[in-house]
Amino acid sequence: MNTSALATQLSEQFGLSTEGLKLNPIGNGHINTTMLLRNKAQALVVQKLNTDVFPEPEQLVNNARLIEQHLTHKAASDQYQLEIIKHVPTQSGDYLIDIQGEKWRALEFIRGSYSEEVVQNAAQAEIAANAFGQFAAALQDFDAEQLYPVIPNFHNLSMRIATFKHKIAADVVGRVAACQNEIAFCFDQFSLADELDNLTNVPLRPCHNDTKINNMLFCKNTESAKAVIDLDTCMPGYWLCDFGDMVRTCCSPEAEDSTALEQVKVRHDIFHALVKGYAKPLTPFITEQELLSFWLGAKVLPFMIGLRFLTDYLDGDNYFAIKHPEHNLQRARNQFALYRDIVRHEQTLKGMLEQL
Ligand code: ADP
Ligand code: GN1
Ligand code: MG
Repeated sequence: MNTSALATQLSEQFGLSTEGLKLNPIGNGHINTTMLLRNKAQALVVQKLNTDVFPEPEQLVNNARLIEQHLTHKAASDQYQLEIIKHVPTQSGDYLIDIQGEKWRALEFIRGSYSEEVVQNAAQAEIAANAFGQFAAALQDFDAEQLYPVIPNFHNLSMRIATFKHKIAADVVGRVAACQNEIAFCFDQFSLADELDNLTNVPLRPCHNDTKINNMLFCKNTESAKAVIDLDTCMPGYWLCDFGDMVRTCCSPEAEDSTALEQVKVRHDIFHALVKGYAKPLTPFITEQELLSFWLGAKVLPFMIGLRFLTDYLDGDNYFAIKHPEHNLQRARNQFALYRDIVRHEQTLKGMLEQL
């Protein structure tokens, strides 16, 4: 189906007039296809859900709507100040539609906002971390058991390692031989999984599970936080993982797929800003042990996402959207470079958590 026919179908379903209708891609997400559908008066974010990644899209939408309702309730009593990403129903009241076998949903477009791929400075990092912290705090009394596990074991490193080994053995696209260095490096880090499996006294919480910097929106006018978005992987998890994903995506001055590996480093002022920004809204709930566990998250997330990129590369690029054949390998090398630099600076970075 061409773009204009698709735009017409979507506009009919979601009740937009077709006068001056436009449909254009937005953002840089790796999983879904995200587009802006707009006419002269209205704008909607429309998203084709990736059903290879999310085989039960109805459950995903249901999860996100439960969170949306909880946050709306919190906002009504002034306990949540950010904007809430709301699903928009079709004319007949559905939240998920089928167009030629593909699943689409619509979300309210947050006007006057922008997302970042690389954090510019410590102030911006603190704003982002604080927004994710507000989101986590607002979900504290939400029963995460209500959430369907849309991707089971999402942050289970042992399971990710098992998949990695399985893909190495299968070598379906013959890339294993050329990746021996990266593979050996990964094998040397597997004790991280034991650290995660042996965690004690760290509670499972309702988590976002994808707190990368482009999953929040900043205000174009004030540069303050506008909204936390991409609620697709909200499930029970550990705050250390949400903290770790912020470290992963905010601390490096280079984008996640940059090949300038000598520049991929953890910026200490940004790490400090993340600790400060995220911990503040969590103060009433967080335990000391949980705060100290953030160090594990700071190590695990860059390594685990690097491992997932490499796994996908060895598997022939079936999971993450890529722009060229080496993209996943470049991303993996980038994440490993960041992980190495984080580990190298353990004393300083851990010290920032301990000070708090
Ligand atoms: P994916 O699941 O593929 O990562 P996202 O939901 O994160 O998709 O959306 C991708 C990008 O689209 C975001 O990083 C953001 O730039 C933009 N975006 C998504 N939803 C909205 C929204 N409701 N309002 C404004 N921009 C949005
Ligand atoms: C994906 O959807 P997006 O681009 O926000 C992925 C995350 C990874 C991230 C790496 C459902 O996030 O887990 O950390 O790419 N989402 C899913 O950039 O797998
Ligand atoms: Mg996203």
